Amino acid sequence: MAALGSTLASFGESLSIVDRDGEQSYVALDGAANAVAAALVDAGARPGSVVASVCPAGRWWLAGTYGAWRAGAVLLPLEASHPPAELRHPVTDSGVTHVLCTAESAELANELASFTNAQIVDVREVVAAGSSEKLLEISDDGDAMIVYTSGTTGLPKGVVHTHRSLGAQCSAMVEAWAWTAADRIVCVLPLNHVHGLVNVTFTSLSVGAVLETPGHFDALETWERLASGDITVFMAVPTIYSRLVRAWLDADDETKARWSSRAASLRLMVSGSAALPVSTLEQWREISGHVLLERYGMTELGMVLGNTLDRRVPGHVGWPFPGVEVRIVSEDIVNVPDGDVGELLVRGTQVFSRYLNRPDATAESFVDGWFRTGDVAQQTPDGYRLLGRASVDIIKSGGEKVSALEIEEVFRTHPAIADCAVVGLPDEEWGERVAMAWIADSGDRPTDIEFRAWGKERLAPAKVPFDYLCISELPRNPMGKVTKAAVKELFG
Ligand code: MLC
Ligand code: AMP
Repeated sequence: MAALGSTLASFGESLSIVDRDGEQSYVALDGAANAVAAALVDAGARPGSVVASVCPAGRWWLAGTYGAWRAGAVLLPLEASHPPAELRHPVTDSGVTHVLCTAESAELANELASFTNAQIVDVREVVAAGSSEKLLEISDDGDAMIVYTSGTTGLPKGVVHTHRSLGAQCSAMVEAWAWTAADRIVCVLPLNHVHGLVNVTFTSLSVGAVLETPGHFDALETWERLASGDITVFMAVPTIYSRLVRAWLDADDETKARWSSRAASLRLMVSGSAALPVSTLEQWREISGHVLLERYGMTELGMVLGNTLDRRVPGHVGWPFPGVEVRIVSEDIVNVPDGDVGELLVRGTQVFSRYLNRPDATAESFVDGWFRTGDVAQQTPDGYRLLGRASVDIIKSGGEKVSALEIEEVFRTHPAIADCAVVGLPDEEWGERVAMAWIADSGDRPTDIEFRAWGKERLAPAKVPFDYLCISELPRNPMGKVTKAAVKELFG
């Protein structure tokens, strides 16, 4: 398998990226990546160095990523809109040695670099300087990328993928969804999660397709791109489809007709990262003529189960991707009879190598070489179904996985709060919305707006509760443990 990015030059002058700066060819991207690699090596990067990126989506982000790999480094993609307090943990935990930025993200890069005394490389500047040198062969076994993911315990864990596991993820999607160089996709997802990173960005560029990178999601802009006649493939989380439905319903009749007829010409539309409500699937079918292809994946695994180009069953997540094996087991890790409900286990080349610096957590998450997803699933004649998470403390809001325990830890440091419990409430738009019941420490009663502002200085936006309920006591079981089901009921 060719390492990701090693084939860029083979696509020559064909178009690779469309971003705010215009269009760029594959050969130009290849040259830019070499320049970044040379600059990183000059700045002391060595095989295994961890290089964080806060570049904006587009050519600078891509040159930085492929350049880091060509220098033998490991990429840590960060979301520049998150507060530094949220980014401190990934930067310090992974021991970042270099931070890639452009002028617009230089201030944040400086702050992050100060956490570990890292060097800053301005991608735009080093590409303009254009130097290049003989670069390392990328080894399939080498670490390629660290993505931080929330879990049931403590701070987020760094999921380490090798070039081999990322390459296997891309190849499986190329095969399953028939990607070719004739495809063109628009990336409206953030570049700190596998969905935007692997499914959209690395996979499209691995086949020589065109990648459009607006760098954010905006419903009207996205509709215009879907209706442009240029785009062949689109991928998003259910919240984005529900926003696109809302934008369509709000549009005038002429616009509705134009959007619908043009969007029908895409060859594939995919939904994933959270359960797709059948109602959204049906609305989207009426609006666009597309039956969304729903698939199931995870940061640690890439894409695991998916409906297929030929068969899509609403409410189901399909069958294993090429090269992926799955089992459903009982609590004592014995295969359940076909059709029974149990925990989904996964094995295959796509699986991550380890949680960074967490041999305990890595060991606990595998049993006999199978990864324990913590997702409850069922095999049916119409494909697999996902029935939720084993842990009530993992919440999915707008496709973002967040840990109730991590949010509670942060809010317990708020001066007005004596104790709190965070839950996910069912929500039509977000899938689940984060809510917090809290006990006051004094007469002080911050408003919801004040709580949200305080939270946003410390946490990623998806982790900041929308609802705050002041109560006198948290419901507990006889062992003294907070009963989250009872907390949810308090919100009605
Ligand atoms: C933004 N907000 C959120 C939020 N995103 N709140 C809860 N959950 C989220 N996910 C907050 C904002 O701070 C804002 O607060 C308010 O909600 C409205 O913001 P917005 O501007 O309307 O939101 P927007 O920026 O448009 O973001 C919505 C979104 C985004 C759906 C586009 O959340 C998103 O890109 N989600 C995708 C995440 C993703 O890629 N997941 C894949 C994980 S990988 P206020 O107070 O200012 O109003 C994975 C594996 C797999 O799961 O299978 O793929
Ligand atoms: P993350 O850790 O952010 O990669 O999120 C992975 C989790 O998202 C999985 O473990 C599932 O709980 C959830 N998920 C992903 N895709 C789907 C889907 N199609 N249906 C239901 N849940 C999903």
